[in-house]
Amino acid sequence: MVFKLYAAPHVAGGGGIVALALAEKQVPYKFVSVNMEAKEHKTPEFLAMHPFGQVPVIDDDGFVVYESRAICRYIAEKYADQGTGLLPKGSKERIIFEQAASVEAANFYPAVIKIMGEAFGKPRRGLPVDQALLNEAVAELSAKLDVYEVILGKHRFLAGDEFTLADLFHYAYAPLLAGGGVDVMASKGPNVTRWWNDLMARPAWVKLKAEGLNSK
Ligand SMILES: N[C@@H](CCC(=O)N[C@@H](CS)C(=O)NCC(=O)O)C(=O)O
Repeated sequence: MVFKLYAAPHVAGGGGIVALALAEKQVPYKFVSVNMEAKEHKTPEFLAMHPFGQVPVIDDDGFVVYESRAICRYIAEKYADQGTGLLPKGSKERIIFEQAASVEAANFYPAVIKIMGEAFGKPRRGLPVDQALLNEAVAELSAKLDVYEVILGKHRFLAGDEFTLADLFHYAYAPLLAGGGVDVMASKGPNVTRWWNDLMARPAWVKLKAEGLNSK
């Protein structure tokens, strides 16, 4: 049976990073578009798959998983022998990977999501942007990236010299920031700039952005 990805029809958020993990691993999948405006994610059928009624969700031959980072780990483990590595094999390397993944979840993502709420969420709902809150959120992300500058001065990617899921998790929303006039990713030191340019140039990402979420 086909690997199914339930997500909103744009390359963003959790659906975006799951699609990117599938692309890096060269896994074919069937994309099931969830219409969030029609509240398809709150139907009893959907809530049976994801009790919080959110996207993304995967169904791999009856094995249902939600939470995008957990889904990405599942894909990387299941398809360990194909495509990009994504997860280091040694036990110490795996812990360093988990450390980097936690840094994304605890430091990077909360700051990015605040910016998204102000710069994208409010205008979409017809609400005025609170410039002071937005400035505060950008300053918070900028301070986190100053620490990334130090980390990325020691190795090419966040968990070492190989691209891993710890890097991949950063694609959820940060690629959208520049389009919203928040170019903080491009305005940091040379190590963050090199890392971010490398991420944005990855062939799997360039192709996914161009083609969108679709079965290949
Ligand atoms: N931590 C979750 C976040 C999922 C999430 O917030 N999804 C949003 C769309 S990107 C959603 O479904 N929102 C609808 C809702 O929460 O009701 C993950 O990474 O999968």
